[in-house]
This record gives sequence, C-alpha cells and structure tokens, in this order.
Amino acid sequence: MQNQMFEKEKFIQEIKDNVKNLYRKTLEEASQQEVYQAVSQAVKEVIIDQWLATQKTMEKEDPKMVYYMSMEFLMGRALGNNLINLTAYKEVKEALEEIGFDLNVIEDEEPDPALGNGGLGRLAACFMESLSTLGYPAYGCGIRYRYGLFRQKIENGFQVEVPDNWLKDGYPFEMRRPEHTFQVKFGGYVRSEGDPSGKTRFIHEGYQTVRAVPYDMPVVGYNNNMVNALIAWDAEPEEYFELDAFDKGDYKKAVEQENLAKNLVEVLYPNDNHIQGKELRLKQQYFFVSASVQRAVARYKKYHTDLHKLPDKVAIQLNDTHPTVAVAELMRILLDEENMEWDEAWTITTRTCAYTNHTIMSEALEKWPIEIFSRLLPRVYQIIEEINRRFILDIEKKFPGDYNKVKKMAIIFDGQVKMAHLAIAAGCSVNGVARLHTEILKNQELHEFYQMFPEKFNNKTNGITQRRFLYHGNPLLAEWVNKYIGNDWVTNLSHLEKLAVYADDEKAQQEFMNIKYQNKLRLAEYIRKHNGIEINPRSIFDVQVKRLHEYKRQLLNILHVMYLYNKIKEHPEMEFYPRTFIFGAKAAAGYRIAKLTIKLINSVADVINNDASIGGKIKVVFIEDYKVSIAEQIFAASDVSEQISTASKEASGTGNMKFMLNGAVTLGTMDGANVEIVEEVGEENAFIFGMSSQEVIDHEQKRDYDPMQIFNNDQDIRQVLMQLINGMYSRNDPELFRPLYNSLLNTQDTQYADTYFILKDFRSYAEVQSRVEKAYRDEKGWAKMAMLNTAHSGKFTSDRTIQQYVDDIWHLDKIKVETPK
Ligand code: NBX
Repeated sequence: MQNQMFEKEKFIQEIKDNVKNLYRKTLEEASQQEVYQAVSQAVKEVIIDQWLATQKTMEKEDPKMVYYMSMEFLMGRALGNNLINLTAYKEVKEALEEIGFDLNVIEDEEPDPALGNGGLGRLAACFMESLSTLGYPAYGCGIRYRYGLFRQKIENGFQVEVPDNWLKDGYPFEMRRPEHTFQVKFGGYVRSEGDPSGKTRFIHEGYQTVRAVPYDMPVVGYNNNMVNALIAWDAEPEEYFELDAFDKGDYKKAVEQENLAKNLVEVLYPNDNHIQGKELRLKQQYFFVSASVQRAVARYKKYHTDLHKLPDKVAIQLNDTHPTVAVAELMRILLDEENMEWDEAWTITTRTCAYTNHTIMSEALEKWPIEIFSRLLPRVYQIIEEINRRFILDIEKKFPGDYNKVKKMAIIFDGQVKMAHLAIAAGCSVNGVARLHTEILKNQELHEFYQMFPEKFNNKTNGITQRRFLYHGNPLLAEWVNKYIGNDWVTNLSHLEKLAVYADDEKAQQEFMNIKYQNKLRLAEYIRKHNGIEINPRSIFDVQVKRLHEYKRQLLNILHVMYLYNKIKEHPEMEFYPRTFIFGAKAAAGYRIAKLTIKLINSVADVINNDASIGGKIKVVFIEDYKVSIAEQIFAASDVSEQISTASKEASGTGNMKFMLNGAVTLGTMDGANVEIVEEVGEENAFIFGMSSQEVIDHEQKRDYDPMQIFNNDQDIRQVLMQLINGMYSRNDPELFRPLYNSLLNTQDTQYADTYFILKDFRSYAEVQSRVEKAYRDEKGWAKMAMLNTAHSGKFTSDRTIQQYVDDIWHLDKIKVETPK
C-alpha cells in the first residue's frame, strides 16, 4: 500500500477494532453488513481529517461559497466513490482481500441513499461531487427524509411500492451537528406595530415551531483533500420546557409540534415532473429552506458585519422552483430581523439568488393556492404580496397598457402563488439545462420574462461525473482508457478525445468490444440472479432506463417490440440479429398509465421470453428497482441507448450522457441534450429519428394531429394496437390494457389522443431501429462508432457544467486544501 492515508496493517487493525467496538465481535464472527460498517467508519476517519482541513482553509481564506438548495439529492452509494476520490480504492480492495473480504460485496451492503426521484436529484449529486473536485466551497442543502424513494417490487408484472428504510442499519457517512440547530415557524398570524422611530414592525405570533437539526454528509473531491458538506436537515420537536412562556403548560400544542416534526421529514414525494400541491410538501420546502438560509446568514455574520455585502460571499442556487421560498425567507430575515429597508433587502436578495428550470411540462409548474400559503406562512406570504405588487408595477412600465402581460406574468394571480415567476423576478439568473431547452424557455414558455429580463437568461447544459459513471461503474474500460491515453481524463474529461485516433485500430476495437462483452456478462449474471431470466450476452443490449413518464415514451419502445415479434412470427425465416430489450423504471405511485405501462412491458416479456418458436431472437427484461447502483452497471453493458422522448419535452436528460461515456450509441429524438450529443459525436455515429421540437410545437399549437388516420392507414400499427385489447398479452383480462389503447386513440381519458405523438413517430422509429441492426452486424463499424462515442463525450462532464455556473453566475473563489498531517 503506497497510499499514506491507508497504511495496510493499520487499516486492517482499525477494521478489527471497529468491529469489536461497534458489535463486540471478531472479524470472523462479523456479518458482511457489519464489516461494511466497520470499513466505512475507518474511511470516515480519513475523510474527517480532510474535512477539518477544508474548514480551516475556508476560515482562513474566506472564499465566496454557493448554497445549492434542492429538495432532492440522489447521492447513490458513498463507500466506493469515497475510496476512488481518496485515491485508495485499489489499496483498500487489496487490504480487504488479505483478510478474506471482497470490496465489491462489501459495497453491495450499502443502501443507495435514494433521497431523490430522478434526473434533477442525481444532477444535484453530480454537481456536489464536481464542486469538491474543482475545489469550490459549497454546501448542498436538502432534507434528510426518513424514507427515500420507494423500493420497487414487481409482483405478477405489477409495480408494488415498498418503503425504503435506508437508515435502519445506521448510515456511517453522516454526522449529526446539533450545534447548528435552527427554529422554523409555521402558522400563526402577523401583527404590526409602529416602533419609536416611526417604522412599522411586523410581529409573528401564535405559530408552531420545529427544530431543524442538520446531518452533514461529506462530499469528497478527487485527490485534492477537499471535502464539502451536504447538509441534510432533520426535524425534531421543540422540547416541552422550551415552549414560550406564553405556551407553558399547553399540552395540546406540545403534541401538535411533536407530530409536525415527525411528519415533516417522513417521506420524499415520489413524483417526477409532476406536482401534487399537497400542503405537507410546502411545509417541507419552507422547513429546509428557512433552516438553510438562516444558517447561511449566521455563517456570514460570524465573519462579517455588513450584510449589504452578502452577495460577495454567498450565492444561492435554486434547483427548480421547489426551494424558491428562499427568496422570501431571505427578505424576511433582512427586513424583520436585520431591520433593513425594502430596497436594500431586495438588492441583496436579487444579487444572491439564481434559478434553474428543469422542465417545461405544465403539470410540473409549481403553483400554491393562496389559502394554503397564507395560512402556513403568513409573514412570508405578506412579503410575496409586496414583491408581487412592485413587480406588477414594473411589468406595467415595461409593457404599458398590456394587461395580458400582467395576467401572464404576475406572481400571484387567480388565487395562486406562481413559484417560477417569483424565482425569475427575485433572482439574477434563469437557466435551462440544455441549449434546446433554454431556447424553448426564451422563445415559448417564458417568452414574456425573456423580453423583460433578457440579461438574466442563460444556458447551462447538464453534465455527469466521470468518477462515478466511468471510473467506478466501468473499471475495465477505465483501465483500458488509462492504458491508451493515461488518466488525465479523471479530472479533465476532454482528454478522452485522444482516443479518437484508435477508432480504426483493430486491436483497440477488439479490446473495446471485449470489455463491453465482459460488462454484458456481469449484467447478464445480475439479471439471471434477480429476474431468473437467461439472456444472450452476444445479443444487442438495447436499453431504456429512466423514470417512467408518458413523455419519455417507454410505450413507443414496447409497442415496437410487439411489432418486431409479429414480424418474426410471420416470417420465421427472416434475418434477425438477437436483441435484448432492457427496461428499468419506477412509476409515481399514483400515475395510472405509467404503472400500466410497466405491467405491459412485463406481460410482453412473459409472452416473448417463453415462446420457444422464435429461438431466443428477442428477450425482454424489466429490471426491478432501478437505482443508481445498478445504473452504473447497466450503462457499462449497453450497446444502444434509448433516448426517445417526444421532441421538446425532455429538458436535457443525463442518462444519455452516461451511456455515451460508456460507449453506447444513442438512438434518439432531437430533444434535450441529445442535440448536443449528436453535435459532438457526429450524425453518422448516432441514430436519430422522429419529429423535431418545432414540428411538435407546431402540431400542438394547430391541434391538427389525428392519430386515428395513422391507425386506419397502417396495418402493422393497427395490428399492434389491437393486440393491446384482444387479450394477447392479458389472457385473463382482455380489457386490462384498454387505457393504454385509449391514450393513443380516444379522447375520452385525455384532452387529446396520443399527446406524445407515439403513432406519428412510430414508422420513423422502426426504420431507425432496423438501421441499428444493420450497423451492429458490421462488427468493426460498430466498434468504431462505440469508441467514438466515448471519445467525444468530454463535453458532458459536470466539471464543465460547474465551471460555467461559477464563471457566469456564482463567481466563486477556488481554494486549495493542504494534505492534513
Ligand atoms: O431534470 C429532470 C428533467 O426531466 C431532465 O430532462 C433533466 O436532465 C434533469 C436534470 O436537469 N427533471 C426532473 O428530474 N424533475 C424532477 O425530478 C421533479 C421532481 C419533483 C417535482 C418536479 C420535478 N415536483
């Protein structure tokens, strides 16, 4: 072991000591879970030294820092990635081998902290990792949900949600920090009174309180001693004896506060790109935002006296509108607690806050009924009213006489508080997450705001961290890359470009495809173990893994599988390259059509996988409980990356980038970041199909699309659709899939039929799929294409994205942390 931090003998001894102290056991008696805990504690000790060193450096240098506020952080497992970033993975693996343990097996003992739904939460995790790796001081601010995203079980083909009790064995990579506790107030009423200077003061009374207690999780940078913190807020009830004198002896109130605290952080809402408008959700938002803003201000005041200069030291980034109440909370603190005038407070707030938009789906736009908002947060609501009043004056100044603009842009309108409008009015920056998405924001969804504040709008194309999605997830490919071009790519992904010169080299091609094959074996073994399905590792692995949503069009994919199956049955002699269609997706618990799509995929799998007459040409696999840890293995094993959203609907996508990095070829629409992926890799190295976003938007505006016409004129499509309702895939209940059929053809359930243009894009999809097959038969051609995808993926590192946020929005100071002694 050359690594100074992990001297082998000492490290082994520490594991033994930890097992003894934690469990009163010897190593031989310890379970794998107990060994995981012991190893993690030992790793945490090293991290804490660096964490302390980071703190010291920050105190000394007083850099500007960002508070990245997000309802979701989908961190994934920590142990493996911490070891990689401490550059100790290999050493620790060897040390464990010496005492008879396999690091991979130990890693599997860690639950995935699933404190997020999908793309938005995983992006926050990648950003935190890049911030640490680049040496930028940052706090992630979020909620320590007792239950993360549900675990998915598939029973009889249906999704069943099981609670995710991720804390049950204790989570070793967190630290309770009660010294940073803050009070958060809900409900009550506001009273105003004039103070001696003649100023009106607003006094909040009759509220309930909870205590926000932070748990810090370390975010380790790659090989630079830097450790930032993710602050995950837990809620605890106010101690009975700490109740206001006024409330002493109020037993009912004490019980209410206890329940409030318990419910607040109980569970993550399992919707992706969809808002339910539940009161508890607004409570969650204000809870973690208030605590985080209070902490930011308190930290600033520890080192500085003049709050007017807050924006020189603090940036607050709002990860979508979910934490937008932060702007009103900051105003409240500056006005009520710091006694500032409105204009001073407003200048500080608008210079500090910035907003990222992640979707144009209308059902994801956050609006809160005034009734709920004003009852729950009376003082904050008052402040938003005043922001709104002033903003409307500005709108009228900008667009004189145009009342329509006020209607469209007001923050409070029609009995609702519109969080996106608040975020845009009160922030210095509005960004989309891919070039196309930002253009759509500017030209369509937020056009009026763009007219009013063109200088605020900017694009930040998403990225992913290569430390997790190549180095950790695909160690064979990482080694191979090192062999050819060295390991600079770990912190500078554009170096992958140097692989391009090997794209025609037959030896390199063979090695590359052999690694892909090894990874396919690894995944096939996982699928055999978890699904009981044998798949052919020589087949094309054609993969769609992401949240289940109609706009992502998993339905298009499975309808196409049904179509292929029909073709093979009709023409058994036809040439067909064996294909394994792999799906993984969770559906929001209340999303009926999404859940039924999961059932359809499983039913189609059942029929096709058990039809011996097709000789295993097609296999369909639904991977249960898709999550970050299995995702890493899936990307590594994929040949084809399905990115088939209705153009204009997927803001960016980030899975698309993870596939590309691992040498899978994109089969997709010109949507989100696919556009930029194609730009980087070249059209000849991707498979693009379907309508453009402009065509989709035009049809939506003209309302001239009629799927029935396609149904009537295309026999193959009609055949597939009829199979949804003739019992072919639901023998005992032929009506089971009727709602899917209806969603494509009838206007009964939805306002329009086939809202996502599945039938419209079907032929073009089938055509490009057959080109994929042809291309795969050309072994060298495919190897070249796959390798070029890896080679040209450099742009999509989150290191690049974060650098752009720093340059254009946050203006942070980099720090350098010396190695702790
Ligand atoms: O954010 C996703 C977009 O759909 C992706 O295109 C994009 O790549 C990703 C990162 O920018 N949005 C997303 O994941 N949204 C949510 O998860 C979400 C969760 C809760 C909610 C609304 C949206 N209430």
